[in-house]
Amino acid sequence: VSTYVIGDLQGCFVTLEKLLATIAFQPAKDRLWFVGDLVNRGEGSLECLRFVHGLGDRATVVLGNHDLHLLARAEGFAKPHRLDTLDDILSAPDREALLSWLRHRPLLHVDGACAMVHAGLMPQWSWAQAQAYAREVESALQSTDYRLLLETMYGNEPTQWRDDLTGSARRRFLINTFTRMRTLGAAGEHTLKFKGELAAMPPDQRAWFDVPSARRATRKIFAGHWSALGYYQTPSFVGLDTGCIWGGSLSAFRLEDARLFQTPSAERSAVGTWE
Ligand SMILES: [Mn+2]
Repeated sequence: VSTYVIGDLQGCFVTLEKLLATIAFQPAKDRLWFVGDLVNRGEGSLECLRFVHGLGDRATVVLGNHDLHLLARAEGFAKPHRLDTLDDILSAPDREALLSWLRHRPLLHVDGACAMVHAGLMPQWSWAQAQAYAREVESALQSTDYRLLLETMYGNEPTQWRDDLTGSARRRFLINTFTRMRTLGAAGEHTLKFKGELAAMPPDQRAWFDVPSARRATRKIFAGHWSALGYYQTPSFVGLDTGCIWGGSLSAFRLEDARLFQTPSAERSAVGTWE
């Protein structure tokens, strides 16, 4: 049995099939973890969603910002972005089954010495706090009031974490942390603008995973979301978004022996810059 952590799909189903052939994926035995952003920008978003849904308990998924955007689009809360490729899903006969399944995925997955999140975790959070905060958002997303969460999740404020944040401001900060964060400012605040390569990072910002954290020594965190970072590894962090939809590659990291597999993108690249 092997477990592969796979980077951001964003609808790159052709490349996913090639990657699964490369790793000789055995559906009856192997497990696949996905770092989120299964959909959007690529032409195979519906195929990706159906495939991962169809894996049942052999797949572990954490939600990304594009997955949440799909849920918000389905409720009419988000305007279509000019690069969105979600119409196939929104008009699919099985859309309700797919969207309900997606809405019940977690924001953070913890398993032994490994954890997976789409974007990141605040450095000052303990593991217990990170897990409790993820559960808060997951509970809201899985409740009958989930539309309120989707309606109020957009925005970059507040930028500073405080445990006494409440309501939609609290949920928005948590969602921005788990699904959008890349860098933190000098006071530990969310920045949410910079998407570039590390070498181009403004001098007053730091990659969230480079900010010292008491959590670091205890678990390795797998994440996606930062395609300009490319494959990136530290003793406590593995970044797996290698920009498949932007003409990069799709990456899979095998947990059992820490081996990396990469398949060059076989997609028609999305128009735009790496994000
Ligand atoms: Mn993302």
